[in-house]
Amino acid sequence: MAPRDDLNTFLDRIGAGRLELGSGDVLESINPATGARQGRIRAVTRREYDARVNAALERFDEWRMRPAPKRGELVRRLGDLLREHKESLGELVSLETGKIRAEGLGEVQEMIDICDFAVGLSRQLHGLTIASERPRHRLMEQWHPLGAVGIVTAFNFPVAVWSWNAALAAVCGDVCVWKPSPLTPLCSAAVQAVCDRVAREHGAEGVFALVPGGADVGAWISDDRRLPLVSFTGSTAVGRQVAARVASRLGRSILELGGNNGVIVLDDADVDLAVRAITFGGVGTAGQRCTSTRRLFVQRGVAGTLIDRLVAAYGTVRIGDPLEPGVLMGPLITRAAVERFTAAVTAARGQGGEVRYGGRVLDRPGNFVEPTIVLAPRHEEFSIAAEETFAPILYVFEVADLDEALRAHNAVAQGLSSAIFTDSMRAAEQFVSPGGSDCGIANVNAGTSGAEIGGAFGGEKDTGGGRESGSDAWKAYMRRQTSTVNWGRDLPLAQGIQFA
Ligand code: UN1
Repeated sequence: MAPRDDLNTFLDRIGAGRLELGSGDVLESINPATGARQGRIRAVTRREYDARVNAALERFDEWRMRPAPKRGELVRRLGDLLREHKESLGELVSLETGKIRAEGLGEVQEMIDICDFAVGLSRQLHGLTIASERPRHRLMEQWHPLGAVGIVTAFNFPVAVWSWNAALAAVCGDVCVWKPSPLTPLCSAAVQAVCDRVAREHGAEGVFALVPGGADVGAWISDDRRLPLVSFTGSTAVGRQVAARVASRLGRSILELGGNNGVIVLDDADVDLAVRAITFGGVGTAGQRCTSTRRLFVQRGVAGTLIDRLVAAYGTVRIGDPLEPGVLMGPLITRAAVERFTAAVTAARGQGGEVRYGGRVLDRPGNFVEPTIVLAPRHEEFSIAAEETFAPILYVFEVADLDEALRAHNAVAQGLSSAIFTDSMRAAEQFVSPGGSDCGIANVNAGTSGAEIGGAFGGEKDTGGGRESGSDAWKAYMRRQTSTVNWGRDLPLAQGIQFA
């Protein structure tokens, strides 16, 4: 939105006012920094959901036959419009999620980046040719569009995660059916307005569909045989249910579930770098990224210095209105999230943790808490650190060496992102070796959060194993076809079989 633009004016301007939304339950948008209601949309009914999926499938019949580079043109236009509306959309992300302006803008930038990536990809959806064992035969593998993709996203990245999926799916020839988080209805309405405009301009209505709603709509998607692929971002608990339901109909899923991301800091680390990276990872987005830094394993020799420096850095973090210049930490998303923060801090104390910084809920309107550093006893005696609490709490463990740090680091159920700070080439290489971090993301001298879109994004174990975004993640959105073409006049059989 333009600064202080009225929300409705903004939504009208980008066309969200004229969106065909649902007639089901009201989904209220609450500003987490103030508690104020700032808009609403309506969920879809089952009938509306079915109509949207059917319209998407109708589009698919035509869309899959368009040359991929032509599909790329639609995604290029989407990226251009996102550039045009970056400020406005970024501010809307801040208003609904509570993330600071720079992070709201960063989220829209991630959308723009993945659009650029997808446009390039639209000319690179290549398969293989394979040497056939039979004369005058060509053996090849090609990638075809898959169908309608169900995309279920979370509140914390209300628009970027959709775009990671949708931009790739669209150039791959798929159509998308999106259920956003009910906590961020306006962000999804705004993005859908942009999508509708782009689709109209390219004669591709139905390629991007929005199906707002709660858990019921999520269940419809999971059980819907018309959707061969479901991409789900959210908690491990819900992800397990989605995975089971989708698997029971032999559908495929891409799961981006919880993270419990650790940083290892060795005695030889560049402490300045480590402090900045851990502060961004722990405090950024108020600890509500799936890549947020939650656990720190610090080698004994540097522990005192690092902890003091972190406490000092946390002390400079300004908390407040996420759109106010200079503020680095906004609110948590809901009152329930504040309660989970408090419960985790209480549990940490109960398990022998010492709160070195923060720990309190702020006495002001909105869902504000303090960024928190807890000095923890031994990893195995501190079960609260095995859980992902979506809040700015950092648990700090002292360790003797890299081996102890790695053992503790890998001991949790989640496996999304990880980092090591060291100037030792050997330690860094060990960390990224098969015997090192067991996560989908393992960084050296860079923090756990804030990944670029160019790499495949996702994690192992309870994080769900899915990969989205860059690298070859596109392959999950397509079906692979192996074709043998006989251009000779004989019919030699494979394996030399004679059948006559
Ligand atoms: C998420 O928290 O769901 O790497 C995604 C990052 C961001 C994406 C986070 N690029 O922190």
